[in-house]
Amino acid sequence: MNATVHSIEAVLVDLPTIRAHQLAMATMRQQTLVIVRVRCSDDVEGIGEATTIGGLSYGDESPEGIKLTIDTYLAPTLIGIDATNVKAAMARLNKVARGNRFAKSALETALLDAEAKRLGVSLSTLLGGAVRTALPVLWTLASGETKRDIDEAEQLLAERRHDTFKLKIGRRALRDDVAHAAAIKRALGERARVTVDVNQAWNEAEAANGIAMLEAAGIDLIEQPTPREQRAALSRLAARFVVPIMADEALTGPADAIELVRGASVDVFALKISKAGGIYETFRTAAIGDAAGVALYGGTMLEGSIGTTAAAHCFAALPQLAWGTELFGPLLLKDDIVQERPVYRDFILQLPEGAGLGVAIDEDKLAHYRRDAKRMTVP
Ligand code: MUC
Ligand code: MG
Repeated sequence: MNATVHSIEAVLVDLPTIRAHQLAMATMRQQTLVIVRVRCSDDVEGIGEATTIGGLSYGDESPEGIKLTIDTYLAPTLIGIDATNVKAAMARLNKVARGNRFAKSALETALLDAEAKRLGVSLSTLLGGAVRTALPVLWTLASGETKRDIDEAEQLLAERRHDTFKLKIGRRALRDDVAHAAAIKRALGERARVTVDVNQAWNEAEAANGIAMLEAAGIDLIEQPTPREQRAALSRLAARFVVPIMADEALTGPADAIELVRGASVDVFALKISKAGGIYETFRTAAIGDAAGVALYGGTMLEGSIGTTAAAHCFAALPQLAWGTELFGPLLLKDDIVQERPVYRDFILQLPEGAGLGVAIDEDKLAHYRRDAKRMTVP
């Protein structure tokens, strides 16, 4: 054994967003990242991130809960074990804790980052190799105002940063949401693809009505229109419409993938490393979709640069990625805690070079934005 796990730290980091980001279930004005640092006996440090959206409004784990789970249950299990054997470490975590996939994902990323640094290779090389080093990235228009969203899209098209836009709907009355999406698609025409994410806000009848109108308006993809547990509703909608339907909340890991494939419930899988419980579980999930002819999409939990880059290495190593990615999280944040932010240009995210993730923490920025530091400054 060359290196053992020496210490693990989980830090809550609050970063402001560039504008309010309005989703069906929450309005975000800041994002909370859980940054994980795994220090090893050979002085190599690996970093990872677990981030969710709107506290507990998207998933079952909150940032505070993720930190508590790591500090109390997961970190003590890993201290002293072989840091170079990531799969054995994950098996150990799965023995002591059920679920808690976001927390496990952050730890797995940190262990993989450390091991790739030790070997002097990039994370995607450790994962078997990058099939692509540039990932198409869309942008989410979610200011809450149609005119502002159109202006934002025009600017990003002109800058050649994004040519696909996702709209967050499901907050307002169905007709208002459809009118909003149709107006944006009309304004952008053939110059951009436009998708919508309903974040489970519709019942099946509303979804049937809404999707019919969105399809007629030229919307390219419908994400998670109905509640995640209602797989039969998704199947009926997928059978009824030509516009592809994508599972996001309905798909966590391989077990969900099997059920969705069995029910022919969706056309596209939104993969997210945290939802699956890590990069290896994402590969297993993707393989099930792939084998069944389900197209794949690289999703985000609006992570910062560390989590986004971890996902980028994973998605780069997938054989198929027909729908590109939405790995724009760092661009939604006003500031960052890494030394060099990810590079976005010509509609793609560039996979960083360098060993491991290829991302280094800016210690001053981290000290500034960590939640406990702020608490200490309050008199
Ligand atoms: C989601 O539900 O897909 C991804 C992009 C965005 O704006 O929100 C997320 C979450
Ligand atoms: Mg979604």
